[in-house]
Amino acid sequence: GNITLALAGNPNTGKTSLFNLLTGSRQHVGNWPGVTVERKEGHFSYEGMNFTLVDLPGIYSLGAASIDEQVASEFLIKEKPELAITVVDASNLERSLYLVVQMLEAGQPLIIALNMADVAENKGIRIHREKLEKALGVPVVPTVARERKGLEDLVKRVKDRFENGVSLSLLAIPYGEKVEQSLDRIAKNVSSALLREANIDRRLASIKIAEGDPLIISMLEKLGEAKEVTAIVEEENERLELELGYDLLTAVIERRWNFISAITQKVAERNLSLKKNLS
Ligand code: GDP
Ligand code: K
Ligand code: MG
Repeated sequence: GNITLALAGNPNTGKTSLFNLLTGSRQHVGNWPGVTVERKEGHFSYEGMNFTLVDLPGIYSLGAASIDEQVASEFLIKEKPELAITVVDASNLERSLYLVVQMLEAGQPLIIALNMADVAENKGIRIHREKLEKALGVPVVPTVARERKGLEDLVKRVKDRFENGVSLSLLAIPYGEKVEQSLDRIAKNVSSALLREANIDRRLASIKIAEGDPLIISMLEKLGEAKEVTAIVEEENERLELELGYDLLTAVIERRWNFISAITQKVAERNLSLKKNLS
């Protein structure tokens, strides 16, 4: 069979470089349906396994703030790639982790390619690979795409995931009691029709609704549930404004960044003596 892999990550993290190295000349370029965003798809084989790799547009978060975000988010939700290779810029770990965390919350199985390891080193930044793996519960493979480094390891880890079965690494971020109360209330009020249509569980539905995810909102509208759910979100926003001083969406984003910042502090080490002397 053929296994579909998505290549995701922030802009300029090395996705296309990795894509080209992995697929070589076995690639074709088209457009995503309805938009003029380039869609690159390629193929590679490794030890008898055949993979299709889709190079997603570079984005900082899942959502609909741009066409690129819409294209990437819809691909992940609708086509459910069996595994994503999420490219992370090792020299910009904190910023890169937001997308990783969102993908994990969405139940997307993934492997992190910790790229730009050379740039990080020049900046005196060391990432503890094993600590990062532990903190997120996913494999992390250091790569330097520009120098073809780490590719073999990356492909091996991809293959391992399929040999050992791709486990769903659901990540539960601690949003705090007051926010959890809101998420629970929203979760209780979505229909099983919505969960079926979106193919997600209650908690994820509530997080996506809190984020105003356009795909979920349009599904709610189609099912005639949008008004009721919006009213609940507005009530929860009012409550949180009183209790926390900000609304549900702000709370979700802030707690995610707190979670990411705590991880970054644990796994990234700044060592000035590692820094190459540029003078
Ligand atoms: P994309 O926007 O994520 O597709 O990133 P690209 O693959 O286009 O890479 C952006 C730039 O970073 C290009 O100039 C690459 O040559 C360079 N690049 C990619 N990987 C590495 C790496 O590991 N180290 C360094 N120093 N540069 C890299
Ligand atoms: K680019
Ligand atoms: Mg690219």
